[in-house]
Amino acid sequence: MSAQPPGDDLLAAAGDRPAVPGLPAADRCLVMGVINVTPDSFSDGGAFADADSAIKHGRQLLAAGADLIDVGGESTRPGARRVSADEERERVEPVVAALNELGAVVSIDTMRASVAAVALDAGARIVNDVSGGLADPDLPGLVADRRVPYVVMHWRGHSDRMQQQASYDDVVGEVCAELSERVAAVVAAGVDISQVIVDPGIGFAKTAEHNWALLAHLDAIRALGRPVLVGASRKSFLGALLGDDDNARPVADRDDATAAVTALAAAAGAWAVRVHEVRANADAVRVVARWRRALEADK
Ligand code: PMM
Repeated sequence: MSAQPPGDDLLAAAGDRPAVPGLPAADRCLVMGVINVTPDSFSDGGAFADADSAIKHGRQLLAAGADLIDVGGESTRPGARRVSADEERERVEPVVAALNELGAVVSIDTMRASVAAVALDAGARIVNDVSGGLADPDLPGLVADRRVPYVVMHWRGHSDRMQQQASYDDVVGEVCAELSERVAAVVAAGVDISQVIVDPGIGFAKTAEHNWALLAHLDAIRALGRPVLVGASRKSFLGALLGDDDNARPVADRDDATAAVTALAAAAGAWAVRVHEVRANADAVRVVARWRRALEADK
């Protein structure tokens, strides 16, 4: 790992925005740009499946104002089949290495310890595990050894069967309880609590109703005491909201709604948002930060 992450020049963390050791601090919500190096992700599947186009896209995300870049080599869309670990490693390694060379703070989106290890060797600085340590029992231990920040997302099972598990009496209470168990488990595996980031897992074993309830109650997720990452970008619940009765709004036409969610999530104190189109979201988080400063000036 290089000694100093770029972004140290960002403003120091505000009181209610705890800094995560190893990551840039900011007085605003951070923007994590997404690159899916996959042929089949629902949001951008196939667009960046080869390393060159993925790296080119990474440059564009950085130029548009991304603070972090999340690189993934396995689709997690509902119904998706798993790729082999070899294939996943081959997809992500050159992209992580090239973006790290460019000075990006790269996060590796994987559920596998073997893939995370290769990506960390190639310069990734964050592990984003959508399974929160459930899919591969070796992953929390690897993260602990490497002392890197760890995104622990709420998850109930692999994509081929996750929507059957979208059943809750009290979605906010149950997601908080299950997330808090996962945080305790990864800490027991040696991960430093100061490097744990939590994520409610929008769209993962959740109906649209569940997603809206979680977004409306981000305060409950924040009450877990860890920085909160929100990944709502282009997801189906936005397509359903904006489409006609039978036709969801197409994926490529959900970015304005994503920016609206970003503004609300940032105002609710999210630490970062994970998005496909960066510019509007980078603008939105700056508007929210400025708005907050004006409010603070009133005090
Ligand atoms: N969503 C996707 C993939 N990775 N990681 C985190 N931490 N949170 C998310 O909500 C999340 C994720 C699926 O979306 P994509 O296929 O568009 O990348």
